[in-house]
Amino acid sequence: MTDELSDQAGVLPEAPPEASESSSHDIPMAAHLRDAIAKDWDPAPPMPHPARADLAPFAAARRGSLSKLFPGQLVVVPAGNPKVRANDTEYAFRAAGAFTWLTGETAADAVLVMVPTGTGHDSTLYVREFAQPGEVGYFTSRTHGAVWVGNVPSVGDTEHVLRLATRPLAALRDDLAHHRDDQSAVLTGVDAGVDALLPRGIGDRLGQVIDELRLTKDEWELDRLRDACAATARGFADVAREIPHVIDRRDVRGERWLEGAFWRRARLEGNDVGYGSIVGAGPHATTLHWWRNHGAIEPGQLLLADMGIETDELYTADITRTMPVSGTWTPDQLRVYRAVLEAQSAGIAEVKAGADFLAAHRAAMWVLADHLHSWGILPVSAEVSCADDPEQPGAGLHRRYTLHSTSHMLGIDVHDCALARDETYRGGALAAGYVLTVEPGLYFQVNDRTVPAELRGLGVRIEDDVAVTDGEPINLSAALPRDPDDVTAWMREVQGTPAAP
Ligand SMILES: [Mn+2]
Repeated sequence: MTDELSDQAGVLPEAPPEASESSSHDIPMAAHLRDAIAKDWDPAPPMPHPARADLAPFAAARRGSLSKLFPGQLVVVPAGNPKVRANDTEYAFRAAGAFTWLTGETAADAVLVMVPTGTGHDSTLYVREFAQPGEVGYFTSRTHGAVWVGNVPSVGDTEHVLRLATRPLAALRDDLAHHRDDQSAVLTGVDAGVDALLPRGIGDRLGQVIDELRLTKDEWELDRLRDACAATARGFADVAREIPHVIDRRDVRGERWLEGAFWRRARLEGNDVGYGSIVGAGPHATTLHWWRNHGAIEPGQLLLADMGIETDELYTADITRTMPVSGTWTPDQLRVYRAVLEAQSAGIAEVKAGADFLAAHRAAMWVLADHLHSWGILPVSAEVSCADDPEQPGAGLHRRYTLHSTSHMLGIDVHDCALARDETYRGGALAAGYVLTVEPGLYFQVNDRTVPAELRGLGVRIEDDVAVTDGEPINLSAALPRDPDDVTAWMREVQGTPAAP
């Protein structure tokens, strides 16, 4: 997924009201019925906690690194609340990345509280319990009744699996009342209820500090990103396998069929897609964020697919491949593809500890500008520097055909670490453990009069997920081929094997 870094300072929305416990179409229940139905239940079947058993020491170390930066201060990081989609229906919940990074928990409404001690902090996780047998809500609450929506992991099981002291969410208000006047750091804007409990919480710096700590991935996180890339590669194979079923079918939305094939893999192997899939055939590939995906697939077109699977632990891949839907490249397609591939390889070569974050971008842009000039599209060579940015090749005019930046951080969030300061991110240097995308692209719009007719409507992006080391960069998404001959050979191979879970 492409990212404009200038937009990185997002504003977190206010938490909206929860969906109501009952709905207008529910049939009212008389008191004597409630009393009768409330009786004679055994305990509800337990729901095992979904976290991996090997997570706990890594999450503890992350809390430890945060603890050192807020000595003597209460630290509060909420997961956030479900968002209402309409009336009593909600969007699928996804916890705030900072919260999951510190706890490994992914449940809605949960809150991490770190109470200062003499030497550090004592951490407690608060989790919502659902209504159990013996309570009317067990069978009447469509949001928190275990009969309606299934059980949630118990407080005890959560504490055992996460190895983190855990208490019922119902205790949070009283527990925080003791700290109402303490100096506190609250990740604000995530859970309005928590914000109200600690009106003096200082929010801005905590989000920035956590996102700067998140720049460096630990071993466990690198393994989750490897998992995400491996699952995503299988999802790309599912998509390539389905192309013959929709090619030359102008009566169906072939892009949607392919999007659905990927989503099935995402739900099978992970939590969801990490961001809305971009599946653009033909001229749709020139729209950077083509999310409509409602086009048909016509023979001879290029297909640009920018897709990532998010694991159950919420780490996502972000991979783009461009492939010829008919299985062979035209000379013009190949010319553009090879230029982008050369730019990407030049960019990846710059990914190493100590290098500027923007080094990969500069290397990739120089290659693109050089090709654009050689094709007669850019009026000046890549050597001519830009007046307002000496580092920009081709006087900056190449941006008309590429528009987006080349890299962004990747982790729990597809555009990870968005609250990190410029001097630690875009204007900073890479360090071992950082993971970023390298994703140059060329996009020739159908209505661009500066582009030769034979290239109009061609869009190519190639995106990989690269881990920084003190030596050579590690391409976590290398399982998906990039060489143009390897891409078509891979398409033939996967189209010769049936889909399988
Ligand atoms: Mn991306």
